[in-house]
Amino acid sequence: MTASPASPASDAAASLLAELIAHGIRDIVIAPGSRSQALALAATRLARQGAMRVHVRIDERVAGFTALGLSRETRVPAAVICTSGTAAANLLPAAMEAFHSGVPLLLLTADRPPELRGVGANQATIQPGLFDPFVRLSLDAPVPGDGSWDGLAEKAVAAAMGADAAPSALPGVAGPVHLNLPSREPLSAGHGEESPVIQGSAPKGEPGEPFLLTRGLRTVVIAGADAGALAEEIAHAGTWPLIAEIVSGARYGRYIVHGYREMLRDDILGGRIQRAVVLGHPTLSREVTALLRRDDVQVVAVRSGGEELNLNGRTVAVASVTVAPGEADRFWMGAWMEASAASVVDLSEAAPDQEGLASTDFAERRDAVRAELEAVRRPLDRELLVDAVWRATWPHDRLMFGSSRLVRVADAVLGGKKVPVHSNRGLAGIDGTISTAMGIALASQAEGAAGVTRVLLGDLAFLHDVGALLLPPDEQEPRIQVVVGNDGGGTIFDSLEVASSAPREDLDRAFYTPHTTRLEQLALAYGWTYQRITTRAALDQALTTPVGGRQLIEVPLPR
Ligand code: TPP
Repeated sequence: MTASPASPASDAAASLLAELIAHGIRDIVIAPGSRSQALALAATRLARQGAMRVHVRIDERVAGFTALGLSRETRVPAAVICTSGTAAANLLPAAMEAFHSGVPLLLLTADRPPELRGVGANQATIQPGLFDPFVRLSLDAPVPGDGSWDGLAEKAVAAAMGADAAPSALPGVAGPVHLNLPSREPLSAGHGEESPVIQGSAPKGEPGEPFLLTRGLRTVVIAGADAGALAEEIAHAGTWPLIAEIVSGARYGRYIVHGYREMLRDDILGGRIQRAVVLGHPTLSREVTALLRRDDVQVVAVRSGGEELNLNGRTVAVASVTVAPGEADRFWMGAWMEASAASVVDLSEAAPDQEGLASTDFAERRDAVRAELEAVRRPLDRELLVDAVWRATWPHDRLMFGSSRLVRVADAVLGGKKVPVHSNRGLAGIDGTISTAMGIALASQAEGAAGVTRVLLGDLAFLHDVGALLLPPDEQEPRIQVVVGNDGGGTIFDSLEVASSAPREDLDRAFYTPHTTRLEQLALAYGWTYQRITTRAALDQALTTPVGGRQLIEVPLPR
């Protein structure tokens, strides 16, 4: 372990857990997540020291009920820890059951700091009071540093055991308690980046009249999840570079910027942006988030559904836009297009180059063919997987991305193509992905879409929603192909800043959460067809063979 500077979040988490132990808490159930890392790491550390027992469960609903079971048996509240967003909502059924049966239970939900609530920040929602009719006590703790968590544990345990009961509760009756625990980065001792404090509110454009996008400002158009085709139209109308997240459904047309992350970090391109026109909810890159936080950039957010976006505190929210006539800034556009062209990655690395193809020399051609064969036999990695899925998907198909690494890799490497893309990026939960795709399949296929609904997700997201595989016998059978990139756990957490300083065994247990589930047996048990695929050639074949019903494709990936 490297020496690490302190983090108020991890200090507060450590003392909260120590206090819980002092008040008799012995069992903690953890569901993995990044925002809750300080709590999870404090718990695993205490468990190693023998001060408490830690149990890890991937699905928060399961984690909640597991804690309920522990409390039921011991009549001492067990605590459950989860990350922010939809993760927290998955604790509701256990909270309700605990309330109605008088079982003590502590719900510890990690949260973003208050300044990131209600402004469209990633994975931030309204967590204080989330379980309110069903808890004996609900507290929204201060951000460590702004205030202290001292004394929270004592109050929480007392309320869970029935003392201090809320007016709605019978005194002396045990029940669930909710502690909402926000923190700012650094989330763990050692590393982290500070998120700026965001203040102020957005001036509103007049609803009804379109906001005029004048000429003369160096502009980019940004399309996040659920942005739709309007983003491409605006880029087209203004001759502006289009940064379209892969989940936007707007990654097509002449104005697409490939490899945009690098360009946004570049002083000459990203550094000189004066205006960003945003559609939908971008969440997939730190670079876009950083751009939307800048106060030297005029951010114009074209509102559709979803939460208002205002990361820099002065974003202009408008209902619609129109582009002023006039000269396009060809120099600005040209600079982006040049950088974009230079960044295009050729994923068929071993494919013969133009010269090789044109050559009449037999040996050279033979080598080229061999190299190509080599490429299709090459073991799959994330880039090849997302590329194969993207190539196999057409406008009559639907493509649903799970949240986690694959969608980010797809966003980073895939080129332009007009296909209908979906994702649950409103809160970026890993729950409900297959269920959502089942709905998309049923709806699109009822409307006559001839294609298939294809889902690309990680193994934990798959296991989180395995219940969605169940289809009662008389239900309409969708054509759905679920492609699981199985790297044996949540490898997205390998990139947490804290990964270089916390003990490997704790990180593996509470974040990566390894498993050896046999997906084949799950698929067969639920009546899905199953294929395990290890080469590009086999993957292309599987993805281009028409799908008749429910199909699971497992692609093993290296960690
Ligand atoms: N719980 C919910 C409901 N949503 C979340 N986003 C999280 C927890 C935190 N979380 C984000 S990514 C992730 C978790 C647990 C791991 C996902 O693992 P997997 O689906 O296997 O994808 P990989 O990281 O391997 O790409």
